[in-house]
Amino acid sequence: MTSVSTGNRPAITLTIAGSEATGGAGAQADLKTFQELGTYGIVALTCIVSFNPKDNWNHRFVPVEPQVIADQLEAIQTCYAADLKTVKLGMMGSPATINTVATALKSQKWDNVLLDPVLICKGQEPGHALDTDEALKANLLPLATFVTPNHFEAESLSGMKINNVEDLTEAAKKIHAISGATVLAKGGIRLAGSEAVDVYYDGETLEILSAPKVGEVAVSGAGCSLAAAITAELAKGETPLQAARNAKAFVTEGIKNRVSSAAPFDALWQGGSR
Ligand code: PXL
Repeated sequence: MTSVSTGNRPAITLTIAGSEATGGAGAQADLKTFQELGTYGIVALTCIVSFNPKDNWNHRFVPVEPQVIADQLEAIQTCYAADLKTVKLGMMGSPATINTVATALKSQKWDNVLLDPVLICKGQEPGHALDTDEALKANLLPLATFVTPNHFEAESLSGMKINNVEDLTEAAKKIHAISGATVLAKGGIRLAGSEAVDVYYDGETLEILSAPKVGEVAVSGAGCSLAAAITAELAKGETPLQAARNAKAFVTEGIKNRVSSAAPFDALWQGGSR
């Protein structure tokens, strides 16, 4: 087939993320979300995570060599120099990866840098994870235009305990103050009550996004898919607030239509809102 240029060129969305082999989370969730929402998905892989069924489904974690990450980003940024304006940052896994990614990000201008601050991955040494957290805060948070911390990550980034939606709101404001980014702080199933509540704050607008909880158990890929959906919506030109609202609706449908497996957790289905 000859290559043709169609009139409806999709928005380009890049995720810099890890592989989660079973397809529930990470780069796989991001790409499926991009496709579902009509953007052209690209991935630069940072690490490979394989759950270990023989060890309580803990994470086995293998980083991709920094040079190989740099090579992927060089290829991507050269190919799509003209219209690569939106990037999502998922699991980094090590300070070396964070430094490599930060250097590549700084080599061009972006409209949207969406940081999903994946802080702790089971299977990593706590000391290692602490280094990674510090590097993430120092080197990637300042580059972010939008950040999507979950309950645990919001506590870490804000330095405060979060027990209710008032706390979550205060944390969102603090994270905005230190980063300048638009914040969607996710209460998810962690806060009491029948609603899954997230707090949106962009420095001016504060909105509580709420949807009835779908069960009380976390679903794999919910955080990744939410962040990827915001990324896709921003790339298509939505405002940050509308992108967050659309993404929340997308993820709620994906959780309702989740996929079970032999693992002790279900995975979100990005096709759930079809
Ligand atoms: O959900 C966070 C996450 C992100 N990225 C990768 C993961 C996970 C959790 O398993 O494996 C690669």
